[in-house]
Amino acid sequence: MDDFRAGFVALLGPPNAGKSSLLNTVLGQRLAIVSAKPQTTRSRILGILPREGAQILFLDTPGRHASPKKLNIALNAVVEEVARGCEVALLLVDRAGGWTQVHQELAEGLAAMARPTIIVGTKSDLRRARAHAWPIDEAPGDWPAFSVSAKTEEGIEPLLQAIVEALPPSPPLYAEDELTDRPMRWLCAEMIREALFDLLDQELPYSMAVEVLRYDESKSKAIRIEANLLVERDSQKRIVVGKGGSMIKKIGIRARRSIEEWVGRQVHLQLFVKIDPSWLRNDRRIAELGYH
Ligand SMILES: Nc1nc2c(ncn2[C@@H]2O[C@H](COP(=O)(O)OP(=O)(O)OP(=O)(O)O)[C@@H](O)[C@H]2O)c(=O)[nH]1
Ligand SMILES: [Mg+2]
Repeated sequence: MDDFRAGFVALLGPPNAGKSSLLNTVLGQRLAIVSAKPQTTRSRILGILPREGAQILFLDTPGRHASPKKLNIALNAVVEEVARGCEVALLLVDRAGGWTQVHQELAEGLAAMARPTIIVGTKSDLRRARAHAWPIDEAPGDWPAFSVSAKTEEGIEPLLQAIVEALPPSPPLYAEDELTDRPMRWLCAEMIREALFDLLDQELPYSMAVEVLRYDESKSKAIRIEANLLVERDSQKRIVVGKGGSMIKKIGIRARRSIEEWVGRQVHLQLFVKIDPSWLRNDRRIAELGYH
């Protein structure tokens, strides 16, 4: 046990960099929700990866974003806290998009904290990625850089080896069979939120939250789940419900399938659309909904 290594590894980067996709790929399991829209992740998500002689504790974070909105301020605070608390930072750069102002700010913060940092170029499978120079010119040259694809798994294994080498000696910090510290209730809320991102247009998913009211596995047959979909206004409620309830039905089916795949059991899912005009402006409510 003497040479065992363990520690927290932060996944940092702007929205849509591929942080959650990378987390899911290294874990070999879907833990964090992913969408083509930026700013999908709203929480710190712990994903535990056991390795030979090591335990890597990945922390997925919301994409860092400059916006005066209360939710974004709360999300940037999560990014800051995770960057401060980690042993190793991964700074993700979408290779098709390149280095941005957000990368520069994060890199300066990490350098000031003297945090060991690895630059990770993501989405290497994309043709657009290969059109850009690698390694990235603007990235600090003294940090190691790895190019990966969460889709094809290219480059993942060398990256994991470099992470383990950068971790401090430590006994395992979590039980061997644990995957995350998030409760099942929260994972369900996230899978419902993923269905919202998949099925609703444009801006609507950003002003919505999911609140699981009931998670009951005491019945032998199906797990019963009830959840509120919070919207800000009546006009949004009408869109989420859809004509004759068609949209809410689609959302329910999509989310139920994801949850069933996760738990390996039949699920009975009931969704309600509720108008809560203040959730996006209320710090306590944002925290209560688990976005921290
Ligand atoms: N082709 C390709 N697409 C990828 C890869 N990794 C991520 N994507 C896509 O990029 C988009 C964003 O991925 P996410 O993993 O949600 O990105 P994120 O950094 O977690 O985004 P936020 O949570 O919004 O900050 C999704 O459409 C993914 O399918 C990859 O390796 N290859
Ligand atoms: Mg994400």
